[in-house]
Amino acid sequence: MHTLIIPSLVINRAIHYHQIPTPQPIINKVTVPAMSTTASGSAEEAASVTCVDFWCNEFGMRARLALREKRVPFEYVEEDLRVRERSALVRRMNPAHAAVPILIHAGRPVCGSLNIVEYVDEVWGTTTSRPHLLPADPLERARARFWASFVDRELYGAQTRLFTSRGEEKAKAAAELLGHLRRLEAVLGDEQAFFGGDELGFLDVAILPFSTMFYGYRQHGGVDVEAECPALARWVARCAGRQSVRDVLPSGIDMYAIHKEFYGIE
Ligand SMILES: N[C@@H](CCC(=O)N[C@@H](CS)C(=O)NCC(=O)O)C(=O)O
Repeated sequence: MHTLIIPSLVINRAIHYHQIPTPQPIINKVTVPAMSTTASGSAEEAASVTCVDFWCNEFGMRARLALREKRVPFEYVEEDLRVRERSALVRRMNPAHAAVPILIHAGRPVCGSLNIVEYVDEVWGTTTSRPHLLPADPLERARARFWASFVDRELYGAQTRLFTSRGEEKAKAAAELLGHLRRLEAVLGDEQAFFGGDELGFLDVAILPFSTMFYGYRQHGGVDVEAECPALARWVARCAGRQSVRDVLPSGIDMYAIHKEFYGIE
């Protein structure tokens, strides 16, 4: 069984969620099996793992990708960020930030998307034959964490400025965004299939959700990732061959359509 949440509105961290008009009805609790085609994981385990998120949250997609990669069955609870007040669950589980994603394991919360990915990798790292998401080598691990943090600060920052500015500021944001993407492409290099090497790893999971915005980068900012960063574009296509990625990432068209709607972009 694979349950889809129908996209109705894309939200981005920098957006003031509360300005968005009438929320659409949403599905707010879905049990997600390990993978569409496998039956690993017990019902007991499924009951003890919950992911609270909003379907179009790029940060939250990381947590769901990690769970899918590790074939961890989990319950998905949709937190509608268009609603002003955070739910009691979110406020209780993440009182520091009242933000999603939140992973709840055996009743206890893990917050922060990258932190969640690391936790999933530690707890369920050896439950499948696939390697750990984090590199085994400490130097490589440190490097992966560094670039994941670069994505959060620089890439996400430039993306936000691209969609929220006009004129010169927007052109500057587009140039910065392209610079960041080129840097990431250089980190990927020519030799390896994934940022994690032969296998999709931590840094792939950290960056991939942002590829759902590539279509929007081109339409809105003239940043053509396919033309400017062909190796990065090939990496996105390669990742799309994975079931976990198809299960989690919304389409670029949906993501951009919703950004347009929100920002009043013609
Ligand atoms: N650094 C955090 C960012 C999480 C975050 O900012 N989440 C936003 C959505 S993108 C949120 O839940 N905001 C709550 C609100 O808007 O009320 C992570 O990586 O998980």
